[in-house]
Amino acid sequence: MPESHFVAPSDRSAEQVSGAKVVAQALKAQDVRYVFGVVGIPVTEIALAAQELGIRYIGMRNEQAASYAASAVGYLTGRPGVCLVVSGPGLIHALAGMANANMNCWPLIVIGGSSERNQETMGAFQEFPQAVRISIYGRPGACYVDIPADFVTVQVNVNSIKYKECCMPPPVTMAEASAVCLAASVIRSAKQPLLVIGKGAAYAHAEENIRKLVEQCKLPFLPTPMGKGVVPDNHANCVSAARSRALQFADVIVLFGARLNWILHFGLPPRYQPDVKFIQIDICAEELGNNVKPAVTLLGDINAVAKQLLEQFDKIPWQYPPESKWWKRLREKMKSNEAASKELASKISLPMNYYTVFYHVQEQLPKDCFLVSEGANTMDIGRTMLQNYLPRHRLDAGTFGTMGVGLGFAIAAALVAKDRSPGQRVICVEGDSAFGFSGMEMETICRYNLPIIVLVVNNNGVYQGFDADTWKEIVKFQDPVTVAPPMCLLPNSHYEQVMTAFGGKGYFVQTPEELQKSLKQTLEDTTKPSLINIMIEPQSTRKAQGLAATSLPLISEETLDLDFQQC
Ligand SMILES: Cc1ncc(C[n+]2csc(CCOP(=O)(O)OP(=O)(O)O)c2C)c(N)n1
Ligand SMILES: [Mg+2]
Repeated sequence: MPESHFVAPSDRSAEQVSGAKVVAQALKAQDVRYVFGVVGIPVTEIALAAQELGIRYIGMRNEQAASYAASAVGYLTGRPGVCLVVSGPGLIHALAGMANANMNCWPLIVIGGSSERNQETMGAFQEFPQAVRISIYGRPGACYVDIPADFVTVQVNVNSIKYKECCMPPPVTMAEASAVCLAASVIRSAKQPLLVIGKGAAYAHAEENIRKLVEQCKLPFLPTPMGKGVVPDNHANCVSAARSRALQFADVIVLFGARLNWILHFGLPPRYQPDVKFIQIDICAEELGNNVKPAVTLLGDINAVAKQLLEQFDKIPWQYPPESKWWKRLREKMKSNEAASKELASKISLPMNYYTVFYHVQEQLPKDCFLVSEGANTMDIGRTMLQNYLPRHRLDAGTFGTMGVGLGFAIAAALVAKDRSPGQRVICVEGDSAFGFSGMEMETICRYNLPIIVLVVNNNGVYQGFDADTWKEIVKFQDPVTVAPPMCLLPNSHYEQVMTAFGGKGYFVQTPEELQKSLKQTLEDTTKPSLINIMIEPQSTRKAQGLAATSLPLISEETLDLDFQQC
């Protein structure tokens, strides 16, 4: 941003430039490539100026989805996406994306237009270059920049503006050498080791070094939801299908950019051994030692530290024995869990269940696609059935468990795919409730003709399939005829018509054959967005399908853990 933007009185003949153009140029100078937003006074001019400079402006239907999209661009590209909003309500809507980005540790810059300029806001405005740095250095996150309305229209002398140089990528930090040595010796002494790969590893592009470590040392690994694909899900050492057992009985766990938050059950018993040794690798010092006292802490860039560990095992080679009891126990569990979900998937009764739906989706899923997902059962069961083969190709409700992120994320992924590898598909798997949060973004998808495939897994409601027997003590159900149950949505809603309303393709499917056929057609047609509305059994649950009973609140930590009940 400019260091000075006032016209020097003596220099009135010099070429003038508007504040809006200065903002746009400053964004360009910071290598910002995408701006998502909803225009209004005073930010319309900024959007126009950005477009003029070749920055992609994507007009969304709600600032909330715009902020989700901008943060996903930040995660996918490593440069912050910008969300452009009007002040007041626009900014309030964007707060959802800012909170979500902070929880996910994804870079994001929100630019809001405010109404009046005064010294104070001018001070904040001068801090714009820092915003880029703060969003991507250390633990990434959201930043807000406030731009006064009269700044957008003011004419300033071109010569009085000095743009800041493009903020460099974050410096790569390495862990202390002695700590790396200690970590390697703790791993060597492990009887039941486990690597946990988080989305921090994905963001740090640590895929090559972590994969080498897995293969060279023959270690079992488990991805967190968005850590999926850093090492492919179909890798022989992936123990996702025995997730609970792996966490519960491991004696040494190496965390690569994965926090011990609710997703990993806080690292505490009974989900873990009380004396499990954690080796915690994280970019953020404040994260180290959260909830448990780690055996070793490695503060640094995940990729650089993975390389440091690898060097230790290059110096003195070591392999975890593939014939160990631990591997045998894990393999047995994986086999029985895989057989259980296969059986559910092969059920031919109608309406379909989640497993049958995801089985057929997985059959046709392009290996290189972006997978976006949200919902409760839809996301949780989908995650276990749908495979990721590439890093940074899964985007979901994330650390915050936010519903409504999916369509913004899908739009961001489609734009990045378009620029990087045209033809790459984006498949967005939505629960019917989750879809409703940002459903009007179908118009955005159609307006920009993004060939996204949206799958709405429709059970007529919010996480319908809980076990009524378990809940009857806690929940008093009213007569559904007179009082609509809070979790019910309108039955048999034709969500596909939201897509056809804007010129995309819509399908309403009720059988596996219809699902197979519509998927095939949508995958063949790379020119148009489409939505497949997949009707499933409203009471479809794990229990109804023969798995152990659960008593789950909506999107609980347990839902991440479909194999837990069988351990
Ligand atoms: C912003 C936000 N509001 C509400 C919730 C609570 N919640 C959790 S999952 C969910 C919807 C689940 O239903 P659906 O998307 O239809 O998936 P299903 O489990 O039915 O497959 C809701 C509303 C949330 N996580 N985030
Ligand atoms: Mg639902």
